[in-house]
Amino acid sequence: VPAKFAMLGLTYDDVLLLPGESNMAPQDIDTGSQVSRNVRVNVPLLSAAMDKVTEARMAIAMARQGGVGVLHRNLSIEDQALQADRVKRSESGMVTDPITIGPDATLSEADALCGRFRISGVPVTDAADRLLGIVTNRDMAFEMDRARQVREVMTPMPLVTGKVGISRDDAMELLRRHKIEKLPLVDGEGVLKGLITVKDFVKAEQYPNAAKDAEGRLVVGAAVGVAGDAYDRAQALIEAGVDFLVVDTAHGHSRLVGDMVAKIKSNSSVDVIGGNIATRDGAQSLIDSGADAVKVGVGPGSICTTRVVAGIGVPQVTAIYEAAQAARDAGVPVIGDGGLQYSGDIAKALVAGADTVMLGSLLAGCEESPGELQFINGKQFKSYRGMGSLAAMQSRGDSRSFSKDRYFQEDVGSDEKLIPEGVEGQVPYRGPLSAVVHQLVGGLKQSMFYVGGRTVPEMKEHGRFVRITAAGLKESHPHDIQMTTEAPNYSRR
Ligand code: RVP
Repeated sequence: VPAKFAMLGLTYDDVLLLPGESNMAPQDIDTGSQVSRNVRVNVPLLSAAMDKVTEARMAIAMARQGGVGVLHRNLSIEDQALQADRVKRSESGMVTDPITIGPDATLSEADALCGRFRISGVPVTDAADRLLGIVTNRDMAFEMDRARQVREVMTPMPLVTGKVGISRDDAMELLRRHKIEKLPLVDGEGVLKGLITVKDFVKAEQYPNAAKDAEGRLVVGAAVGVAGDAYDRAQALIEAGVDFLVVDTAHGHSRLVGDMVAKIKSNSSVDVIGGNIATRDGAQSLIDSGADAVKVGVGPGSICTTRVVAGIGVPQVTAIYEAAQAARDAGVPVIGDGGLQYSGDIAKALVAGADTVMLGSLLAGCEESPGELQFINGKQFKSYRGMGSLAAMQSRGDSRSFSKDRYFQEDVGSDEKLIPEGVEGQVPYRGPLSAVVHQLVGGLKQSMFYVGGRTVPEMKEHGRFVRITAAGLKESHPHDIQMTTEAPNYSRR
């Protein structure tokens, strides 16, 4: 008879890391890690695929900081693909497939296009993609009649252009010499092949740690489900250029998830991550389906009620440790998803066996997360909710919900029949992501120094835990004083 009870389950607050011998300078520390077999980041952080956490703006900010965002899937296929597209175009030495406009379009159409993609001007091309001119803010700003055609106000050819394959330095020199902001790249036939902008060069210098793909574009991932048109969604996202997909469900140890991982992988070369699981067997089943990483976490999320509603889950440090036992032998990276409250928890996740972690509540309060600031008694908050909360699963007006199938719940016709596995709430406003990541990564680096792990693989190998009691936890937090000032990386929850 198999044993009825598994081992004792431990989570972040049950353990601390032992200080280990350390002969390194802080500047030697390398936080780079694998998200999945072929996707690497410079800081081991992913922003959660949740509708109050990751859309294009957060994903761009995450990749600039060296991590990566996973675009949520509680929106239409077209909208999600558009988000992915925005991230891939947002920063690079060169935009390979620039947005263009036809000469017959009106200025109001040009305005709408610039607004939609947050750009300040567009190359004008004919039906054969030949460059006819460029229309920028400068051409349009003083034009009162928005019904006029682009061809009438654009700066027409001949423009200063570069040849495809131009070096960074040569491009910079052209921009500088001609005092222009955009340099279209054309081939021998005058066909538009790319676009270099001053903004990209400035940004490239501002974010030296950015996580980029082989072509210099920011990396981005996106979530897909298993039901309905999930496979079409995957194809649209692949077309938009995502670096990896996450088959994103609350129960990854199920045939539907394994099959979807295998199906996407059979027709494309993007990495496919499966999840979530919380056991060794669960991890193994996703690995057997060909997953390029496994995502761990059943019930640890700050907004999650699965452990209460269904009585299901594994405390997160044990869950990561168990999944890592299967993943290590297969050479498959592990993502520790949910339940992290402090920077020290990131280090604990890595030592337990994770290669990266996924964050929801820690990032939902950032300026770059979707949603407005709320003021309550003079304090600033942003709303945050589980993808299994009633609000996220309900379809309102003409906006359909796509997150029900994450919890394997059917379209039951009436939203009152839904069984929520999450709650809605708010988190304190935390300002720009850069400041939050700075504290999180700073704390992680301190931890790596204490443990004596110069790299993430060394942390996984050398790190050791001590189990603690409730008294130990109390001793860990500030105690026996009245805290008068909140630190940027600490508040009592
Ligand atoms: P946290 O960082 O603790 O806020 O957790 C975020 C994670 O919680 C997500 O990445 C996801 O795995 C999980 N989640 C999202 N919605 C729900 C729910 O409604 N139960 N859980």
